[in-house]
Amino acid sequence: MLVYIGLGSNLQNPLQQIKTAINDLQSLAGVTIITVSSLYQSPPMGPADQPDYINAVISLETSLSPHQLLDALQSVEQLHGRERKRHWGERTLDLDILLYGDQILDDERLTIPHPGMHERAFVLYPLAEIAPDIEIPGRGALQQILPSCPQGDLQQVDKISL
Ligand code: ROI
Repeated sequence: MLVYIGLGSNLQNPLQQIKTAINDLQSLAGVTIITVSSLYQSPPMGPADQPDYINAVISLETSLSPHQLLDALQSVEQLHGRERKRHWGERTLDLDILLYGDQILDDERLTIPHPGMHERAFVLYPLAEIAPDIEIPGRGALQQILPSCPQGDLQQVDKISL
């Protein structure tokens, strides 16, 4: 299945967190990274008294089910010393399943497509860079959604290669 993952960090050298997270994901059994967006910097959505975030979106091919993939992503977050300090607060690494093929899923652990993605510039613009023609199941074409989500202070900071 082709899957899109959102990565975010605003603690402990966020650029490095995102780059090493991509390597960690590539090492997971049953996961092959396909495409990596540029890295982007943006002010926090939520409480403003926290550092700016670095975000990226990647696509990967996986044989894992959505819940197996979620377990694997959470193991990588733990590797990066993730601790949840407060709701919508700072984090060393956040890995979100944005899209899992064209599947729609909603249970107590997982909502796919990611419920906030269609209104987050730091998700939509990196996604548009690597998948300009994609559809968000239940929401429509990415190109139709982008104009209603201003880019704001989102800045491209770094290109990385695999
Ligand atoms: N804000 C930005 N800019 N980027 C994020 O990845 C991010 N992640 C979050 C909250 C706290 C909602 N704010 C964010 O989880």
